[in-house]
Amino acid sequence: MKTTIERVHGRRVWDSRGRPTVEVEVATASGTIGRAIAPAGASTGSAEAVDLRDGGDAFAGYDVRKAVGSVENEIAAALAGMDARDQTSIDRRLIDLDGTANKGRLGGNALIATSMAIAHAAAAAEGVPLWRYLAGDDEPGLLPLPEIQIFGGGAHAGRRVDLQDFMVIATGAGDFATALDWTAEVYIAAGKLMAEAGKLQGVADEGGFWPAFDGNEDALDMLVRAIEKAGFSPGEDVSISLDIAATDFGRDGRYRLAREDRELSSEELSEMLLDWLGRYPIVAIEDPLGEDDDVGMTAFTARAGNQVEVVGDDFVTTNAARITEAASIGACNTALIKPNQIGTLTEARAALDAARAAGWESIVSARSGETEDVTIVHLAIGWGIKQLKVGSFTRSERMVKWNEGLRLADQLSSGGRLPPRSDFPWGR
Ligand code: 2PG
Ligand code: MG
Repeated sequence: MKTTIERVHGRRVWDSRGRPTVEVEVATASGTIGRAIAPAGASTGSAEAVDLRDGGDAFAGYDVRKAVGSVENEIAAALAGMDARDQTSIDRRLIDLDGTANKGRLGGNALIATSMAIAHAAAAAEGVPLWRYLAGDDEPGLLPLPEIQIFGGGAHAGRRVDLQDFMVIATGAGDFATALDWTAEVYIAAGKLMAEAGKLQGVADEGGFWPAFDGNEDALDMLVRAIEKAGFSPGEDVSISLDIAATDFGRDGRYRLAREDRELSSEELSEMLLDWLGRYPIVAIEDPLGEDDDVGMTAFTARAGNQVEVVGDDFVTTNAARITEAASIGACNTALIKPNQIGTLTEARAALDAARAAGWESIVSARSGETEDVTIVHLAIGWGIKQLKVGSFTRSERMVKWNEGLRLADQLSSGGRLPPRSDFPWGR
């Protein structure tokens, strides 16, 4: 059978932070191969699958020789002879082989690179693009709406601002290419404004400007000005999306805004964010409260969830059971889908299905540590996920994904049309 797995090979390659990561190649009897690379987070949720890192002195402990060894030895032996099309059984075997709750024995990095490479191998053996293979009998049509970082903060920028991601969404764009055009203009305008104000310091982990703002609202004000300077109407053409990543600065319902030298309760942080929702054209807000703050997240969603996307990242960690649980208490209305957060494609798909069953939206997302791997773009189209978050509009590990979207737009009969505004909370 042409999709029979003949060889699984692990290789150590490098990510966008200059750290080692795991690449996997899967060869099938067809003579073709599938290849994928594991990304890596910096602001990780405690319930995520964990990467296997070597520790020790080399590369500050980030080496992945053990995880590559997992692929070369146990995983390669276990998968040889299986049918690459049988993703579910293969992922089940990976999970059982690892045997831990957090995938720490073989490594979440080894598992996700293998799981994604399997899908690439099956698609290659069948001679179809990955998005087409993933779509199965469904007819994929639309491109995902891009959510693009302009300023980076938090754990990705030496905590120059407390919040992690200040992003824009071209809510008025009708197609993928136009959304990118508009974002490029906003990015240029933001750069000019930052330079004029003497606030430009460099770039954060995902390529967004690394700002020297005095407070978090300065970044929001600057973003609105950049949207206007680029010639767009804030809230209509181009809107703001935030990843608060509150787990990173909060614990037990107390949140420390270091930049402003203030400590807030869960209620006070919520009030601050709700006030921003009233004053700024914000359409989505991710992890507004910490991963341990169920009460706060439910209360915030009750007040903001009919206006904006309340996105669970660290809060639900691409975990179907956690999404179902969050939905049952009324926390969040949108799931961030990061395949490496859960460790296999089958489980990422289960998380998406759980989000859909709960009536949530979903966003497929890259990590702060990325590579040239474009699997998530194919996932967005193949699985019909309406939004895509891959970081900034600079640097090739980000641009490779936006550019892949442009290529795929040419392959789809819709020509890159985006989902209608009425599909999103801001258009309802
Ligand atoms: C996030 C991601 C991407 P990281 O928090 O959403 O921005 O960051 O990969 O560091 O978890
Ligand atoms: Mg996040």
